[in-house]
Amino acid sequence: MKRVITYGTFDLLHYGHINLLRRAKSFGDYLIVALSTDEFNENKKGKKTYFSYEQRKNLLESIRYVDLVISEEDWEQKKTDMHEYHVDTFVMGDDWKGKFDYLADEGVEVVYLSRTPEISTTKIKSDLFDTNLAK
Ligand code: C2G
Repeated sequence: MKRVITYGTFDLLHYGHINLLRRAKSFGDYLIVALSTDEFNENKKGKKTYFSYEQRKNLLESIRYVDLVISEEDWEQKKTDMHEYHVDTFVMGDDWKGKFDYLADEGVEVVYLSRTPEISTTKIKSDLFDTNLAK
């Protein structure tokens, strides 16, 4: 069984996230998503999410491509995660290109996939804000 892992916040889940998860799953048979906790988002990523960790976890667990959701609590856990979860392939969007190449030293294939260009959680929030202003 080939095991794939990816990491992220996945707030206001949208089709860009789904495109990433679908392609990530195609690299193996089992996809693990390491989901950023509320504390990690606020304290280390500078993100205030609309949905809580539990709500975001619930959404991810309902996606056919996702087999397991674990928590991402800090930047440093990736190396141990590769061994703890017997990962074969690490996948991230290419906005992270090059940032996680060091994981290859753990015997893991590192893959960066193209982002879906026109959509982002930030864009959703600003578009909704502008729409409300227009009313
Ligand atoms: N993504 C994408 N296309 C978009 C938006 C996001 O392919 N239009 C991808 C990102 O590249 C990432 C994943 O979807 O691989 C999750 O995106 P975010 O929730 O924004 O993740 P991020 O905040 O970048 O967290 O340790 C790694 C970090 O936790 C990654």
